[in-house]
Amino acid sequence: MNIGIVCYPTYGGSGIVATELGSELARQGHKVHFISYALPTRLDKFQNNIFYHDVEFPHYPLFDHQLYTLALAGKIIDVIKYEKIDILHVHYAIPHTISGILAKQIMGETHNFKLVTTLHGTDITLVGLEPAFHPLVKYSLDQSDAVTAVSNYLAEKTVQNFNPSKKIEVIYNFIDPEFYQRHDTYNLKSQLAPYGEKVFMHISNFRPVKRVPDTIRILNEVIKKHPAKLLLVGDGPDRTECESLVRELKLNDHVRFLGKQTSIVELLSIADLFLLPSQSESFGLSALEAMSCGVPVIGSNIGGIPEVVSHGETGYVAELGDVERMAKYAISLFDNPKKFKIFSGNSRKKAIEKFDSNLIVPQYIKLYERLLNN
Ligand code: GMT
Repeated sequence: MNIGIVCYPTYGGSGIVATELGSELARQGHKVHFISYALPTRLDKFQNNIFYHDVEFPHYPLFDHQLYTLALAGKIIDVIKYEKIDILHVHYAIPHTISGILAKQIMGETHNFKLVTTLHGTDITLVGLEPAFHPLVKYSLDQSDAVTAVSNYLAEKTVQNFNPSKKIEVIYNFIDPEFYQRHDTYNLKSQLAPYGEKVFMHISNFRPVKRVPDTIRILNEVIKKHPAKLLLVGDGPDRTECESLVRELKLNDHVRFLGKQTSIVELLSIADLFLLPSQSESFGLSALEAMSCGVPVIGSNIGGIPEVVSHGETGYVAELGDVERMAKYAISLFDNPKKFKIFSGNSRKKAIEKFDSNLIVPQYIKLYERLLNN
């Protein structure tokens, strides 16, 4: 098949899922055309069957803001025309699906292609609810040939919020368990937790929705019982607030801000627990990556997190903002190494049994084939 993939190229789960999916499809012999405004972060190495098409923005004094939706639609038309795309798979509805619909309408019967939208989270739960965007998202859902969501939670929210005319199909996010497995190649533990401290890890884009300050408050409770470090990976708007909180709680020796890192597996390999206290999370791809590396997760009991983290088996979930309970769960695992080991094994097992790319990618292929045979 010739597959076009539209995604945000920057740090963020939807771009990662789109890129990993495209890579796997290309490995299986499909031709994959990425359409984005920058090279997606994980496409930095040459791979056969992968092509990249850059969305260019016209500059004109009249345009105070960039015309992303139109520029993208224009690029999609170009790629469809010259690359004979069968499937256009857009990740994150806003505004990617609208650009896809526009391209489809303009191309008409001359270049017929199927439009698949994958919903990732805030396109449905936050941004999509803005009064100005709501009708556009509803139209996007109704005009796509198929719509998938990355968790049951997100599919249900989509139905509640938008009453779409078609079924929202759930296809979970996935990982490659061969890639996401523990190996401390660079001996990071001796550098980051040299005295055998327990290591908490959090990875995100530090948006308010992630509640990163909660991870610091959890650490603040836990160190009363166990020596521990918190490694914060990533960057974003809440970083300054987090730095102030660390100073206020006098945790400077316990918290390290590592910024945006690329060696995620090596870092996860030295983690004992992964923290995801988010306020909204449709899936929690970073939690799955941690689990695949045998790191149990403590997170909030919201959105799709409980579909990924099995409470009492691969970690724990607690009410939103209940940092004391989250800290208690962490202490209970540190107090009981045997239990901790079981949780770590369960985490890796669940990642492989439910979210292995070998199980999930065929679900997308089946969907594409179904659409093309209709
Ligand atoms: O929806 C967002 O905030 C952005 C999006 C992204 O592109 O990073 O994140 C969502 O998609 C990820 C991949 O499917 C999920 O793992 C995240 O849970 C989800 N984020 C939220 O729902 C806040």
